[in-house]
Amino acid sequence: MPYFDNIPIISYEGAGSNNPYSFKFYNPEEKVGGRTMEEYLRIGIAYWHTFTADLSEPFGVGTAVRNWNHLDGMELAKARVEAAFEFFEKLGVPYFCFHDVDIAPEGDTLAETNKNLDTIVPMIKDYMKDSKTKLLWNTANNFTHPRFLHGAASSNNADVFAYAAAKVKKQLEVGKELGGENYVFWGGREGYETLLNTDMKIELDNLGRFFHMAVDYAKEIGFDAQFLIEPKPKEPTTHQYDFDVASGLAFLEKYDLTNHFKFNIEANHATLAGHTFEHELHYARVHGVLGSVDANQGHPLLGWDTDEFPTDLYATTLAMYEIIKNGGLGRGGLNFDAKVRRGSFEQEDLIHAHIAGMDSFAVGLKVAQQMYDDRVLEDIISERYSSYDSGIGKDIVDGKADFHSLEDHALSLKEISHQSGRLELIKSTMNQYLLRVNAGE
Ligand code: XUL
Ligand code: CO
Repeated sequence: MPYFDNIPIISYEGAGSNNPYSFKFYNPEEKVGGRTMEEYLRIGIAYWHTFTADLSEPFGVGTAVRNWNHLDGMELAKARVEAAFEFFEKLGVPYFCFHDVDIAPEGDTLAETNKNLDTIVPMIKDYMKDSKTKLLWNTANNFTHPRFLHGAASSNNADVFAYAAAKVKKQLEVGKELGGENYVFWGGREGYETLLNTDMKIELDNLGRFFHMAVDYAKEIGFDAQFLIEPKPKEPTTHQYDFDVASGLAFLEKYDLTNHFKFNIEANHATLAGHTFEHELHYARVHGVLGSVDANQGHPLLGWDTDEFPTDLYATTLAMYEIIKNGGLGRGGLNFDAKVRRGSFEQEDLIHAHIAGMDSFAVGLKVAQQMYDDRVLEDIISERYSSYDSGIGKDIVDGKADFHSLEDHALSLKEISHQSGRLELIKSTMNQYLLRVNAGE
């Protein structure tokens, strides 16, 4: 049964089109920086927001009207698979992502949950045979069920540690079965609420042990996905251990895990950590650990994780600039970890939301590529640091300077001269590039 039969296949019609069911900027075949947009952006759809969630939030029940809502249990799970692959085809997206609980209902026991997965996973595999849409990543939801109320791998309760491990074990098998390119760990409950009852040391050590066991098991079964940690500073915990890329990297180094992990960076998690989206991408890029992206945006007036579809062209441009500088995302992609607003409860809003997100990243890609080709920021930045290209600066970066030579140099200085950072000029140049692309120049 078609679930989106009133929605046409969405194709590129250009910026002048008034057809709401068309891409204005996302043109999958168009080459940017030597690759097609489809290859560069590697768009993914988040199963949980688009097919499972009902748009409930802490102050209100769900509002989503979906034509699979009358079903329940395994029938509902199967209908969602059918709806999902129809939706992927309408948008022509290359990837999707899911948690275990998104695709199949949890049973009363772990064995029953696994049995439900064993019915749905082959169904997904069958659909994938006739679809171009592949699995960007899967993950285990080790945060929603009450058993995780004190955490999962960082729980005080060893039985819960074991349960969490069993769920990840199953998802590694599922990822292998479906050819997943990455595997994500978002530690929603891997943190604490208060230090008054927390042994942080054992929690962190256990988290390190858990990740090593996951690495070992993936190796054992021959699942060669890129492992990704998705940092978030808080919510639902007061403090999450994978706070941001910098703290996640320190954790990986301490527990000797750097060879096995990169990061999945989510825009709204970056802003919750007090960073910009581009800060997190940049930090990961310069450390060689930029793996994948959860593309969304937060609301500037709300403190929580609102997971809006990305429409801020300034932010998508700066994000794509980092991705271009990274040489692309490799096996990663842009997963829309984003949900329609509660008032956008109709099924067609899901299509409009994805068109908005895909078009916004297409604009970001085109603008960033032009800026990159013209070396707009590169020339400014290399000029700004040119004091390290010769003289005492070169001695510093070559490791030839010490406090004696630096003191001699400082004593010999008559004055220190600076150059302007030209921030306003840079910003207005960026606006110029943004408007040129929008005007089709
Ligand atoms: C929660 C979040 C998750 C992860 C996967 O904030 O972003 O959906 O992406 O567990
Ligand atoms: Co996410």
